[in-house]
Amino acid sequence: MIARRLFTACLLLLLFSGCAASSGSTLLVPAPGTHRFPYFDTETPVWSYNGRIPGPLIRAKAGTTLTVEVHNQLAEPTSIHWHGLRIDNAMDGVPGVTQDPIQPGDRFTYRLRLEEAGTYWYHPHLNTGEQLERGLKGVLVVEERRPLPWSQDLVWLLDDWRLQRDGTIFPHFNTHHDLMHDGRWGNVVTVNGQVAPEVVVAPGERVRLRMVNGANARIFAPQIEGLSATVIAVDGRPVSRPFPHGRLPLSPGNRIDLDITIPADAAGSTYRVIDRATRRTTALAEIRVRAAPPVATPVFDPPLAAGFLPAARFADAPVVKTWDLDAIRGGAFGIGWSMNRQLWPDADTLALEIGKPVKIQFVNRSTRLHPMHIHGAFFRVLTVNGESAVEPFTRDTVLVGPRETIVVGLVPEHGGIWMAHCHIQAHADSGMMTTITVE
Ligand SMILES: [Cu+2]
Repeated sequence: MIARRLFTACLLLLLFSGCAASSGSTLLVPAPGTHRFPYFDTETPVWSYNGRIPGPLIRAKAGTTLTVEVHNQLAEPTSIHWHGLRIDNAMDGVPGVTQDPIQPGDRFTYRLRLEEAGTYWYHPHLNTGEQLERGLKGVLVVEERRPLPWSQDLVWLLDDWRLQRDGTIFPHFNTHHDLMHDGRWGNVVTVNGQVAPEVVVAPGERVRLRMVNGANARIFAPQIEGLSATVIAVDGRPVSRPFPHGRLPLSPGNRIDLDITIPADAAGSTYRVIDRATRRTTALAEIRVRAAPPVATPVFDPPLAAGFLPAARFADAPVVKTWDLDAIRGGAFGIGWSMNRQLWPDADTLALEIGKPVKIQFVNRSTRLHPMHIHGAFFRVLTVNGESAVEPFTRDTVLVGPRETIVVGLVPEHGGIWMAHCHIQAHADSGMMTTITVE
């Protein structure tokens, strides 16, 4: 009885502390708020979950059900999509497809059956270009059923903001400029809402570093200068064999988990983490090693790729859909990013059968970037421009570069209506979105 009371007390404490909640339930309140950026002598008006930028880091255990109650305190409807989670379709958070919008003042409860451990994130799926950009996003970590003895489990939500001289967010979204280019790229880059934060580690520590690209459009290519890092998971799922971290680009939506051992003789060192996605490098963060004696480095194998999707399963799979990605005239903004010359909601959709391997081909007819994301599924990249390009991991978002053709292999596992769209929000909001119905 006492143990039970204690458990309840702990649960309540976790709930109301607003920080990392273990499995159980969490309340998310999207509402107007403020955030302080350096450079500006003012609080920037933002929209945030629970008054935080980014939203609360939610931690829950695989094999449990996480209940998230959303209480919308914005002046407009919203929803929450759980990027990367393969869950009950009704919980996927897409207004008009899987649920009604959550109106101002209303509540909606998401029940998420968490099957697979990994790094996921959450954000609205309505007026997304604006809601995401104003600050509505957060990370969901689903922990392994059997925890591994990492010295630290760090989560970095990478983001950028387009701020004006007075410190406010540039208030025009899906502009002609954004639509003509690769969406809205900001002028201030943040990690967990901070500019170039410092992370402190001890010599000898073994750190899991989870990076999430939560930006509206920016591509990141984070590089840790002077430290070797091993990629152990991509888009939430373990890789089939760990490999050295090079310059794997992280497009909006992508996640990467790194396994980093801080050298025992690194006491007092500082390692810079920089973004090399463009010619202009940007400082992301600094990893400072305490001037202290080394700690013992934990020895264990990183999580295994359970249920990995072998590329051989697609040897005889048909290409069931080719989606041409290009801009056309029309739509709500005058320029529409289209899939097969259709603009959402007039979309060229796809129907698939559970368990049947298929190939899907994305043909980028434009010179812009299109990180294509499929909800409720993971897939493997099979070919790029006709050449075999099998990666040792699965994805839920793949960057289709200018004039590139990428074929992916997918085996649908969950029934429902799942979105497939570009994760550059200006492109998605202007029409580059469709559905895959799985039966
Ligand atoms: Cu796009």
